[in-house]
Amino acid sequence: MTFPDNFLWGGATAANQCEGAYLADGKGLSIADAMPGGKDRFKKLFSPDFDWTIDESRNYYPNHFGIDHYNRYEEDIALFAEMGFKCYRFSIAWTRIFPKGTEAEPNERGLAFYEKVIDTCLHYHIEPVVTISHYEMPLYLAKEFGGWQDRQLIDHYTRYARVLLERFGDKVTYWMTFNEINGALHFPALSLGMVPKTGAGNKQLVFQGLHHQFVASSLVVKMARELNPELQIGMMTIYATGYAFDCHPANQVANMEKNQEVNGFCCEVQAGGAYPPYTQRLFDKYGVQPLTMAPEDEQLLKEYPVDYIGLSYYMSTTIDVVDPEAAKVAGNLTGGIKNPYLETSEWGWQTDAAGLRIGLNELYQRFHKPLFVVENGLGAVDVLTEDKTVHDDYRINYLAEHITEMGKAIADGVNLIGYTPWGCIDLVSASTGEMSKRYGFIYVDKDDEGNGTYDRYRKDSFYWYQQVIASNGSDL
Ligand code: BGP
Repeated sequence: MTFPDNFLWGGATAANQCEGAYLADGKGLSIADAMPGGKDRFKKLFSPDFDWTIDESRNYYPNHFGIDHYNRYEEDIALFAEMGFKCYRFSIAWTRIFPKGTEAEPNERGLAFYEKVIDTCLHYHIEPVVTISHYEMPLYLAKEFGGWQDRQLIDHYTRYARVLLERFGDKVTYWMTFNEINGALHFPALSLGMVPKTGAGNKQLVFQGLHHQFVASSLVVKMARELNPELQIGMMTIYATGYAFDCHPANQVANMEKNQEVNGFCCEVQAGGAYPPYTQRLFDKYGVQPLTMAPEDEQLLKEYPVDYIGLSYYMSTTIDVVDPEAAKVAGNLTGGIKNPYLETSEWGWQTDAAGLRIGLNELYQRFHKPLFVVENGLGAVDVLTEDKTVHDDYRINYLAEHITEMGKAIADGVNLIGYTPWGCIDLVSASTGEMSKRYGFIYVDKDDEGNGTYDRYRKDSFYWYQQVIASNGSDL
């Protein structure tokens, strides 16, 4: 298996899922701080009475404390360095920089924190890879503006992004504007700061909000070109490779359409530079009228597409519109039916390593842009043994299979530049808001109720990944 010499092996986290310290050093409240934890978290976010009020009787423990990365980042990055990380993908919490989102001047203490994180990475020759917005935004913007449905968000976001690029542009080359941009269509609360009361159920507003993010992202690309042409600004998409259940033409057509909607649409705008030809059909499906656009928007999207495509890959999606009895698969974020050839994780995610190779080929053939797998991994319940380790051969097998398929995609000619498995250190789950769904190479002693020491322990996968990186992917 041959990976390029400069392949970016690393790991990924997000501020709201690991930092904790949710009010430290001038940080404002973010939407993530107002999302209660617990298995039915998504249900709550979709319930008609959810309104962003922080109700102290609910459990906010996981987000508010995270894994205390805010205070332990040095120890954590040292552990990443011990594994041999070439890069570390993390996100910046918008609310540490602009607590409400509308201030004219940034919060220096927030910037100072990320400066230390970045410098710690550079000290170990770890390339920082920064997500500008990962499933959070100032709560104030969600409450006062209804989130991204309001065009003014573009100004607030680009002012924030400019501060980051100007401050860190000489130290950070790789940026991503929005985590899982197509998540807007599935989880408008996380992506757009929109809940039922502010229109999350209204597809017109959801697509309008997404349009504002597209424009904001292109403005960041423009800004980066002007500041320093070396900067690489990426998009980030959920990729869930699509299969028709069988060769029935109706299933093939349904798969084509779903694939266009789930995997293609946002990439066409952000990497291809224009709304795709099937936009009208998609809008008709949801009764969406033409979006409100400024005269310059389309030209901006065309002139400033992203430099690379980052993707998260956890599952494939199988579709069957012919058999109404086909069993649905419970956990898959992008829906679909049970694929009889695939295993599902404990959370019902249908894992499929070969689907990653297919997805990488599909994306690369279409856009010819460098690809970066910035999330992938197995969420599992881990057991800390008496000698303080975790025997996570299930995770090793999962990752080895996916790395093998990435190697094959590279052999197919795909320009894949890096791999940052998700939650390289255990952190709070986005969908459940709990600790018990773990992805890490490093175990964090903390449970769903807030008990534990926060101590870190190396799992078996820690040593395995160390050897994978040392051998540049050949020793799996
Ligand atoms: C992605 C998100 C991450 C992350 C991951 C795993 O969709 O970008 O934030 O959490 O999924 O999901 P979960 O934590 O729900 O298992």
